[in-house]
Amino acid sequence: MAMLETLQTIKRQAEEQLATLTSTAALDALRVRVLGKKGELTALLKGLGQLAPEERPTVGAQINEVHAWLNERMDAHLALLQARERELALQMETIDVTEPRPMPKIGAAHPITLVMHELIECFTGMGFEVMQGPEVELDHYNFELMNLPKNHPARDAQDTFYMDDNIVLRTHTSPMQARAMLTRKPPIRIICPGRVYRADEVDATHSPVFHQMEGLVVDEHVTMADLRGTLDAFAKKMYGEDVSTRFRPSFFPFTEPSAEVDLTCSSCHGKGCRICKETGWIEVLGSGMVNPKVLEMCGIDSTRYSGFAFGIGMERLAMRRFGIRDMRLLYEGDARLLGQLR
Ligand code: 2NL
Repeated sequence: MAMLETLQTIKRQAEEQLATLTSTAALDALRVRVLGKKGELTALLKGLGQLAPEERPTVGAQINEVHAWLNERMDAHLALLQARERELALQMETIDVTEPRPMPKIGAAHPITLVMHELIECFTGMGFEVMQGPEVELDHYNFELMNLPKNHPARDAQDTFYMDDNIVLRTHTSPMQARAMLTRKPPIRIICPGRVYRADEVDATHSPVFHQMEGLVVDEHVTMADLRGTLDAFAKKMYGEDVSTRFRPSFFPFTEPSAEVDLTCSSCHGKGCRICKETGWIEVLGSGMVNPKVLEMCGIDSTRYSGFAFGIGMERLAMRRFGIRDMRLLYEGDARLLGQLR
């Protein structure tokens, strides 16, 4: 009978194709083509109506039997293909953990950061506390309390970034120290490291943004000898026991008396070389006894208390430490340079 022959043909062809299938996708396609709703076996079932009524049950049963048998074979083959595909995927994803790779680039702290950490280490070791504050400051804290009254040349727009009449980018970290004096009682021993701003043109030794660390001590009986002793200890700790300090008279509105402080040139140990311009000394910081006017404006009784203060430019320290002659190199962020300075 034609229909049973067709059934056998479908079964045989499906079996043959099944044996050659290599992917689950191809198997799915075959299943749809033979067993699907619009598949070959379904078409055959639909044709049962054309048979004589007495033939229909046996032929129908045979179609169902082939359907069930093929379905089972396909399930079994599917499991096989899935296992093989998983195996293949795992092989493809294998990572050779022994394969040599280029070393990752390791970051380094910025030279300014290194110098700042050294300074903090040095002064906290002597009992100073680190205080930090806003970079956008009131004119009052930045200038007025530091004895830089209105019309002082340092307040000129040539030198200072004004946000408005009363607000400036701090030109030193002193406003933070003023806040400390206004809110605390002596003894005060603090250092204030941070970014400061001046309206300077960029060149090898100037930048509109740079870094400063100021120190302040206020207590009873604080003298210039304490200032000298503190800075001497700083010099020896940072540059070695054979380094000493030299004070030269100077002027700052916020200190009286004031002194520039030089350290023995650590390249030539004071004998004189190119780095210290044959003087044997290197200028490192400015300092002095806190002007009593500053103490009074910051709410401290200048008849009972006295203080000393100093300011260190961190760029200059970093440039000396790493032999950098152009300050711009510190701000360009070139990893080839920065990676060498550790
Ligand atoms: C320099 C000089 C200096 C100060 C900063 C200061 C702070 C207060 C009171 C008095 Cl709250 N003085 N700071 C004192 C002397 C010098 O800096 O050449 N810096 C780079």
